[in-house]
Amino acid sequence: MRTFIALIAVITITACKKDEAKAPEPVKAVEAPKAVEVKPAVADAKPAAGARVVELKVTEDGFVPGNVTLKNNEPVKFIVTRTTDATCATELLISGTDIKAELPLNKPVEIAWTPTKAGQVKFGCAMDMMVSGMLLVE
Ligand SMILES: [Cu+2]
Repeated sequence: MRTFIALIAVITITACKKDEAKAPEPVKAVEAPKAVEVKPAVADAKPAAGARVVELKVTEDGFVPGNVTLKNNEPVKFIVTRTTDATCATELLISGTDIKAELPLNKPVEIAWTPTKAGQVKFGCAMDMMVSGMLLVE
């Protein structure tokens, strides 16, 4: 448990530092700060051609829709768009997988996944999936 809390702390700290990780530079004339480049999160290596597309949004209500029904062994491509800064759900993790995708504000992110067993799989934010939803694999 302690390790887990430490891990959460690290994740949180990392998330907070992202914007301020700049080496001190000699002051130049007018130069706009560079936008932090966000890597498109392709958590699963296989580009799932013909995958079923499921759109998810992160709103003030959390992940919408909160429940998604999937078919076992059917590749799925989530297209996740975070539309609010009001929740802590700035990343999406899928329980039992190593999928962990950053969700930049208002930018659709593709996450490919193929469930390999029937049952319920939780997904949610990086803080122990406090903000979460459920994938119902049948
Ligand atoms: Cu959270």
